[in-house]
Amino acid sequence: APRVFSGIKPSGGLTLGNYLGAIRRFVEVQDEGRFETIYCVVDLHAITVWQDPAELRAATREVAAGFLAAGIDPERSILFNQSQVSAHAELGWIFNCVARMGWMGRMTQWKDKAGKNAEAQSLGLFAYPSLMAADILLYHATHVPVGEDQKQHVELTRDIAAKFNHDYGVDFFPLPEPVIEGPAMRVMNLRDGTKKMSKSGESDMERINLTDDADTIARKFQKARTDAAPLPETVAGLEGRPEAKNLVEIYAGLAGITPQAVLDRHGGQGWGAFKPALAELAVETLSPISAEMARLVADPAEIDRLLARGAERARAIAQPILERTFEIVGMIRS
Ligand code: AQP
Repeated sequence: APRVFSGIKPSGGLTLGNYLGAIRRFVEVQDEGRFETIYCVVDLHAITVWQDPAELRAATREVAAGFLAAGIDPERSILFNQSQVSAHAELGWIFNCVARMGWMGRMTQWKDKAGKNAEAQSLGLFAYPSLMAADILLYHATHVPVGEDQKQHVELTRDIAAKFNHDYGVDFFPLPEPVIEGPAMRVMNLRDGTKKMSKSGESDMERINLTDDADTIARKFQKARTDAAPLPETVAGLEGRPEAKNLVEIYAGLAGITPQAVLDRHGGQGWGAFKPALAELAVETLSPISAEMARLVADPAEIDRLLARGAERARAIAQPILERTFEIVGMIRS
């Protein structure tokens, strides 16, 4: 079967953005059964910015628990943490020598994260997309389900694969496709509708965490920034109103309906009516997941055991592809 690879960084706890933009889709792809699915907690990516070691360990288990609680089945999918399969770092190095500095410099995520202070960033943060290319191509994955914000990195992966194949005169790495489907793929920050909701954003009030309890979720939506106008009757009326657009899209994503369908129901309402309805829907959708996550993280040894088993299965696919890559490049392996 063709393969799907995708990952999530344990750079903090999971957010509603990770859920609606990524994990929920990962589960659908697994359940469709058309692909062999490989899902990874990408701890090597997390340390491109500083991570406290104890927090990194906890976040790695929390992200793994989030995958499992949302419906990833560790028998049907391969679920592991990246650093346990050293081939990722090894192929990442080779790709650092294939990719060009200019390509990396053009990545919008790099520009957003580095801002005006590129000199002070880790070299790893700059090279991040090259390691991401290795994550995908190490399995010859052809489809990469990601949120809208990661599309550019998947396109860069294609460039790296194409340049490798061209430089070495081989047809070895496939050119993978980003798979972006469904509503509410880009969930924005609750305090600023022009920035995306991130695990590592400054204030906890700007995001919904999958582990937030019902009261916290209600409070965060209550305090979410909005303009004073009521909800419009059509999606065209959301233009130029990023916060309003975001809340409507979150509702649509959670309910599995279109933003227009949300407005058919709620158009004309004020925020005082809509926000509690949104909070109720979010709690209803997320509470079974957060309850299951809490149960899973209470037994870290069991999560670690599952990750180790997943890593073993991942290695069985990755190692021959890495060996062949070394051979193509001209490394002596005996
Ligand atoms: N706000 C979002 N809306 C939709 N999708 C999102 N994703 C992340 N944020 C949103 C999707 O989640 C997957 C995992 O992302 P990641 O953890 O590898 O990196 P990220 O995109 O940098 O995630 P964060 O939450 O913003 O982490 P930090 O703050 O550490 O950088 C990806 O498929 C992504 O599209």
